[in-house]
Amino acid sequence: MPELIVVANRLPVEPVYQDGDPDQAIVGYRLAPGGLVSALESVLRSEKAVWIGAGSDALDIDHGSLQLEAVSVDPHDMHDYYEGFSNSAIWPLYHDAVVTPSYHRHHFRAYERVNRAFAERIAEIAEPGATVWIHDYQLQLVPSLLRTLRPDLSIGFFLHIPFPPSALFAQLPWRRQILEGLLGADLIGFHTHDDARAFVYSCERFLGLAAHEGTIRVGERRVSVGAFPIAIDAQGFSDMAASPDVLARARQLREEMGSPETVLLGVDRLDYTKGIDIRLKAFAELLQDERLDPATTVFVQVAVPSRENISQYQQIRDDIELLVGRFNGSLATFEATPIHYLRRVLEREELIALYLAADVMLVTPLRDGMNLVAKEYVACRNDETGALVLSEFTGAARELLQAWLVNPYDTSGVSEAIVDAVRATPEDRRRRMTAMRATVFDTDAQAWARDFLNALRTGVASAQAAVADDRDQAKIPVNQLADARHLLVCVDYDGTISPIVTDPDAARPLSEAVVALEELSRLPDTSVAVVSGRALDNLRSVSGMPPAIHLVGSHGAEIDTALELDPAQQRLLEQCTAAAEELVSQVPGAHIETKPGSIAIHVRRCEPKAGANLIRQIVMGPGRYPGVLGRHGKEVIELSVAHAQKADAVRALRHRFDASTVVFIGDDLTDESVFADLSGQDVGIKVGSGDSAALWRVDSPVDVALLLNRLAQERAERSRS
Ligand code: ADQ
Repeated sequence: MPELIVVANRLPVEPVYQDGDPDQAIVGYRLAPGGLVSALESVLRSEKAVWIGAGSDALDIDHGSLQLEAVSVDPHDMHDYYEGFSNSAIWPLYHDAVVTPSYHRHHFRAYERVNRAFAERIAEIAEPGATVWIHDYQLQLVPSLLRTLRPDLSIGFFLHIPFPPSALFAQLPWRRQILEGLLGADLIGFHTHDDARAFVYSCERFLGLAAHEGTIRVGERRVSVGAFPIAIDAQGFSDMAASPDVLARARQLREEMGSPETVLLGVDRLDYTKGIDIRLKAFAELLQDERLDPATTVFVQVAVPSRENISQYQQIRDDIELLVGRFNGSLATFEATPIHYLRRVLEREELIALYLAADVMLVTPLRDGMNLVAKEYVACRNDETGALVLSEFTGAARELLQAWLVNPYDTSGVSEAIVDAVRATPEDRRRRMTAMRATVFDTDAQAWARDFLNALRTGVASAQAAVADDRDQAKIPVNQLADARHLLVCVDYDGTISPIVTDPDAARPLSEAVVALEELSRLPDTSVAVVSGRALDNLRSVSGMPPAIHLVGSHGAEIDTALELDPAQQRLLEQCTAAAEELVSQVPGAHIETKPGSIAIHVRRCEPKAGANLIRQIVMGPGRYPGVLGRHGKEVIELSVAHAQKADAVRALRHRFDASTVVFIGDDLTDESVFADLSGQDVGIKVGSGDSAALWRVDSPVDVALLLNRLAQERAERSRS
């Protein structure tokens, strides 16, 4: 195995003080087990690695299979590179420019010099053919500088923060240099597909490069681009959260707070991107409006001081401390202080005890690459209690779909979500937490590191790294839909506006999607329908859609009213059901769903081989009865005696409303009949991966909700003007 070199701005060390007293002199350094070090643990067990970061020779330490190597940087350059270009230009720009980035030539020159020093140091020590994994926004020029010096190396780059949309990235005076710098890598990883796509677009737009299916052609080379969402050591957090000492400390913390009924918690670096001020304002508003009781509710905000030499960081610290003082000043009593503000680093045990003490976790960044705090909170809630309010502008919101997702720019929306989360029934909280825990435990930090390194070393981006093609979300012609004379909006249900869950009766639509559909239905010349394979009755009860939204069940056989079969169809359906019941009874996990004009045989809970075999037997058996139509879905086959297709229903609705334009969004095979039937100004949007006749694509139900929202807003604006 070729040697591994990890490169990051910082070395993973912490100072050792004389007599262990932080007020005494530093006598040496020891390895500090941060997230990246633990992610690399299993890799380090099987191979030797070198970690390169800025610092002095004093930091060169050998730690078992990990050797640390410091790159020495001139102190003046260090300031202009780190506080300057990295944190006053790139950091704000990449976080949606939530504060204005400042661009200075001398900062960029220092950034170049420091990146060059890194590249030279790597080139000096790397063995032939070594694998080099470069981390984060401070080192974006290193890949190409290093490639020039050492073309034999395999170079990977991972960006821990978002990549901005090309319209924003356009601001950067050195945008070409940054893109070209990154493209020196063989593999560039991001947290989300959106970030990866944004990068690909900028390469197309500013460098004129051609990209296809996650690779960018750069001369003779191909650079892979992919999404590798970072994970945490969920089991490690969970184990610590189960320890009696931590549990006791969590109880003690609540007592020390005066045993309030509800504890809300925020944990962040003190950064203007984290939206700490937003949640403080939302919380204070709820107390002022008496929707939460200051006598029984406590909000704890822990903030780690960060980048304190930069003026915007001093500013956000002052702003937050002013808000805390002001709100406590007006809301506190001698018995109760509603906001507890702790500006400090906490030991891991103490942090976990706080996670356990908190009923509701508030994670409200304006923008965040991933946000590990959200995942850590979920991993610690072993008893499946607790609630998470999560900004939709975090990478974590792409995975933790069952959180109370909020738009952090909308203070009243955040307040509403906090109240909902505080008042949610224990069953609702448990249902959401169970699903989120399954996601967080599905993978771990070590698998994340292994996946990235495997993709880099094999030259094949792993399955989850497949990225945008041309049919991207950003290019969906929302304008065209907003302008349509009469717009018909049709959405599938499961997997489109409602995330897929194991129990079909537990599938609920995302509230953002429902709100957007309802808004659309209220606009003039706009009709809205949910078109599902479910029986109409069942769709009505699980979706809880307001009456203005039309419901189409049984793949189009039931439009707003229940289907009635003629006697021959009724008999045929009974024969099919009897034959299918016989086959299903022999396969554990399989079950039959009966609908007015069909039966669906579900194999999602079967052992995969047995499930596939059962579907074959159904196709060869009752599926062949004359007059029966078999329809394949995801781990389900449906036998229908009423031969409607979703396309028929959409055609009928188009006719009924005299619609000029149809937008149809769906994720299932059965939606393909509609996509194939669209024409003219119509827009078909496929949710998720896989072949499709749809011209456009989004990743997940959250994207569908965001898109519907955008459409509702743009169409509302048009109808007002
Ligand atoms: P950060 O911006 O630092 O990370 P985040 O992902 O939330 O944000 O990680 C913060 C870490 O610091 C968490 O592990 C948390 O437990 C810890 N922490 C926070 N407050 C603490 C306190 N008071 N005491 C002790 N520990 C504390 C960047 C990107 C993120 C991305 C990560 C990883 O900005 O979007 O998720 O990198 O790629």
